[in-house]
Amino acid sequence: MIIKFFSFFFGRINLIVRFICFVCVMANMLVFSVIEDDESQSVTSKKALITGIAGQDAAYLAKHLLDLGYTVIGTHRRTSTDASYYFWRLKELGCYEHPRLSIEVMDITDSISCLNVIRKHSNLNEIYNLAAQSFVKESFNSPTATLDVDGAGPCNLLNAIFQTNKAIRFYQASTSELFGAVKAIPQTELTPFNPRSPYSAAKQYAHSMTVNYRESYGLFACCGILFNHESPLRGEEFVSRKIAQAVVKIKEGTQECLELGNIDAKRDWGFAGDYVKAMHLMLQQDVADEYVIATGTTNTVRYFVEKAFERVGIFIDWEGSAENERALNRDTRAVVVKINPKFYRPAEVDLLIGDSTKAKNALGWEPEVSVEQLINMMVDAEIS
Ligand code: NAP
Ligand code: G4F
Repeated sequence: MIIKFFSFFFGRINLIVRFICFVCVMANMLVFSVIEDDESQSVTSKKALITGIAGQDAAYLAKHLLDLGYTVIGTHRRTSTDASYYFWRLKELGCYEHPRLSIEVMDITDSISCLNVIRKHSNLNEIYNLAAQSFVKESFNSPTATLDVDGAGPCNLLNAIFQTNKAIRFYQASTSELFGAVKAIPQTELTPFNPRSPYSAAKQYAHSMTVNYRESYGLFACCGILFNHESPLRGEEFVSRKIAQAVVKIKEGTQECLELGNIDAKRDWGFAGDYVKAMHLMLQQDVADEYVIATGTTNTVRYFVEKAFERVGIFIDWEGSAENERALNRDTRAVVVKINPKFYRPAEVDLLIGDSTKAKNALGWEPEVSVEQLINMMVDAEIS
C-alpha cells in the first residue's frame, strides 16, 4: 500500500512541480499587473484644462498630454465657425475624437465663464492658459481687446483657481516679445522686459499677475517665456507659414510673388511640438518658476525666405534696398519677393535670441528640431 502510494506520488511529481510553477507564474503576473495599474493610474488620473484649444500650441499640447495618459478638457470661446473646420488642428494630429478629450466653451475674458468651468472641474490638476490674441501686428489695431484677452484673461483664470481649488497648477503663456527692444543678448530669465507692442504690454501684465498670485497666495503658477515656435499648424498670418505657403504656390505656378514687411527682423524660431513638452515639464517641478524656452539660434526673415525657396528648388538673388528691395528667381529672373510697407509695424522687435540654459538644467529640456529642419517641415507640409 505504502509502496503503491509512493510510486503514484513520485510518478506524478513532474505534474505537481509544473502545477506549482504555473501557480507561481500566475501570482507573479497578478502582482505586476497591480503595480502597472497603480503606475498608469497615477498618470491617467491626471486631468488638465487647456484654454485656446483651437490654436497651434493647444493642439500639440493636447496630443502630448493625451499620449501621457491625461484626461484633457479643451476650452474655446464661442464661435459660429463650423466645428469641423474650427478644430482642424486637433483633427490633423488625430486627437479630436480622442475618448479622453472633451471640449467646452469658456471665454477667458469673462470671469463668470472661467469660474463656472473651473468650479465644474474642481478636481483638475493643471491648467495651461494658451488662449490669446496672439498676432502682434493686430494688437496695434485693437490694443484694448488684446488687453482683455491677453492681460485680464489670465487674471480671471488665476482668480478662479484661487476661489475654487488652490492646488491646481497653472501655466501662463508668456513670450519673448516681452524683451522687446532687448536689453541683453541673448535673453535669459533675468533680462529686463521692454515691451514694444500692445500685445507684449498685455502679456507683461499677465506675467506679473501670475508671479503675484504665486507670491501672494501660494499658487503653483509658472510662466514659460517662449520664443517663436512654428509648425505646419501655424496660423496663416504669421511670417513662417505665410512664407511656406507662398513658396509652394510660386513653385506650382498658382502665385506670382510673396509680399513681406521687415525682412531683416531676427527671430529665434523653434518647433511647437518641442516647446509644448517644456510647458508640461514646468508644471511637474517641486517649485513654480519662470523659464526661457528657445533654440539659442537667431536668423533673419530673409534667411527663412531663402531656405524655404531652396526647399522647392528655387534659388533667389536679392537686389535693391529698403522698400525697393526684391528677390528674383535666379533662373527665370521673375520677381518672387517684394517689400510691401503695409506689413511694417509701428514698432518692431529687431532681434530675439534666447538662452534656455535654465530649462536645460532644471527641466532637462532641449529643442530637437533646428530652424532648417523646421523650414523643410513647413514647406513640405504645404505641398499637396
Ligand atoms: P494661436 O494659434 O493664435 O491660438 C490662440 C487661441 O486662443 C486661438 O485658438 C484663439 O481662438 C484663442 N482665443 C483668443 N481669444 C480668446 C478668448 N477670449 N477666450 C478663449 N480663447 C481665445 O496661438 P499659439 O501660437 O498656439 O500660442 C499659444 C499661446 O502662446 C498664446 O497665448 C501666445 O500668445 C503664446 N505664445 C506663442 C508663441 C509662438 O511663437 N507661437 C510664442 C510665445 C508665446 P480663435 O481660434 O477662436 O481665434
Ligand atoms: O511671424 P510674426 O508675425 O511673429 P512675431 O511678431 O515675432 O510674434 C510671434 O512670436 C511671439 C514670440 O516672440 C509670440 F509671442 C507671438 O504671439 C507670435 O507668435 O513676425 C515675425 C517677424 C516680425 O519681425 C515681423 O515684422 O517677421 C516680420 N515680418 C516681415 N514680414 C512679417 C512679415 N510678419 C508677418 N506676420 N507678416 C509679414 O508679411
